Amino acid sequence: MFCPDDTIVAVATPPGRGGIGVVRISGPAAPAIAAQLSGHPELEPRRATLARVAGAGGAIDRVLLTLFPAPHSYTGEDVVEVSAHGSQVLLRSIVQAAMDAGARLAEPGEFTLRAFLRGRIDLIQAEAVRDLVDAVTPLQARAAFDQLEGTLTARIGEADRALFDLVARLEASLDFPDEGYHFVDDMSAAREIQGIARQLDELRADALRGRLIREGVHVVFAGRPNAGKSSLFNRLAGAGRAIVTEVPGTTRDLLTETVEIEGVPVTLVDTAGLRETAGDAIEEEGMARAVAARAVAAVVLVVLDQSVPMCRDDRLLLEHTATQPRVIVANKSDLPAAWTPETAPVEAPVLRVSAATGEGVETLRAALLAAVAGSEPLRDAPAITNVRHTDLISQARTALGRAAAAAAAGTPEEFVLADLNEARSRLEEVTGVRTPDDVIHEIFGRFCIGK
Ligand SMILES: Nc1nc2c(ncn2[C@@H]2O[C@H](COP(=O)(O)OP(=O)(O)O)[C@@H](O)[C@H]2O)c(=O)[nH]1
Ligand SMILES: [Mg+2]
Repeated sequence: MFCPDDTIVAVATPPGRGGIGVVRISGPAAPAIAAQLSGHPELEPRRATLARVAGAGGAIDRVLLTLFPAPHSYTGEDVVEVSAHGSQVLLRSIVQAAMDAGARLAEPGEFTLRAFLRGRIDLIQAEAVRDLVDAVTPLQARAAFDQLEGTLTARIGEADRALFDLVARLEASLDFPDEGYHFVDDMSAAREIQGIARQLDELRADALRGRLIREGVHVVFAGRPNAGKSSLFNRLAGAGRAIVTEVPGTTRDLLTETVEIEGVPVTLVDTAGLRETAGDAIEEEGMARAVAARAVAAVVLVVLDQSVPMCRDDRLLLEHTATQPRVIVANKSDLPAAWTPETAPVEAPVLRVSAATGEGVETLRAALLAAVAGSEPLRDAPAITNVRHTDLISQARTALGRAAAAAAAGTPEEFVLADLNEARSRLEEVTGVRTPDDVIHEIFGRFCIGK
């Protein structure tokens, strides 16, 4: 991919009002543009300079200008940061003035793309920038920060270097076949490959937890009207968001709220009840969405009301969700039970909870998480969180499995080498050394403008 040589500009701070707002200009013309806007011919590197900026319509604002000369800047290019008062009108005027002076409006993620293209950061770190900006839980931020610091890069680099070393020795054996000298014998090659495969396995062991922390999970509430879904939703969400009513069938749309459970962002999805009503189109629409949401949910929370006998709808729901990860609760534990041993659900375990008193809600939180994450604790920030990385590492691991088997069977070096090189390509795709352009565009296209 080419390294562009024009100069870009964008607002780097979020839309809305703020004490300050920052406009970032990057590229070879950045110092000249800053000079033109401010009338300051020379900015001292990395020193904030108070200046008045003006555009076509006259003075805009009093700002602080800071020049970060190449290559010691975020993008690796000459960068000027303009800290202005945080009004969208002012910030847009400054961007416009910079464009009038020759800059181009940046594409989404283009500052970080340039940092990547100029070798300031690798692709893992670029993706970590986006995750860091998007983080909503402390654990997400920690995992992204570790990746920005290069922990994942280092672990992949370690495996890649070991592969490179082995490939070099195998190729040497190929180049001097007549000398009867092998730089590495079959069995020790197989052992080495297995050692590298184990390193990748260790990384992959974190992948499920990592994905949970980065992407979170959806928990979809299901149950007949009046079972207490909305009340439980509110309990778990910790705020009075969902509509709670005495009249059955009023939660007609999907209502979502994201909460954090042990570092994992959990999106709660409250749905309409499952009653097969005739005539009420809005409620039917709500129920259709409920069924659709249940089909894609990571976990279904089946809410039963133990203060009334089980009905046919309850049994159907238990049947329909039997193959999905689910948690079953018997709500309204504060009321007398209407279930008898014969009529109670046979599915175990059923957690006793009360949305009214809060009984069992802590146990429920833990059970929801266990239903997706298993029993593994989620305390530490996992090294790997991104599905793109996990997939590529798995592909590399598969190639290594083939290579180890081939080496152990005494297959000619060429075949072992083909698999080892395949593994290396996949690893280099993770870090961005050998990533197809369209994948790179895809990744940076998901950034916001100004990042
Ligand atoms: N006593 C008691 N009443 C509850 C409990 N959970 C919900 N309710 C009541 O049951 C009714 C229906 O609750 P709601 O959350 O709207 O049920 P939904 O239709 O499943 O969303 C409301 O009157 C709630 O106050 C509970 O744990 N104990
Ligand atoms: Mg409801």
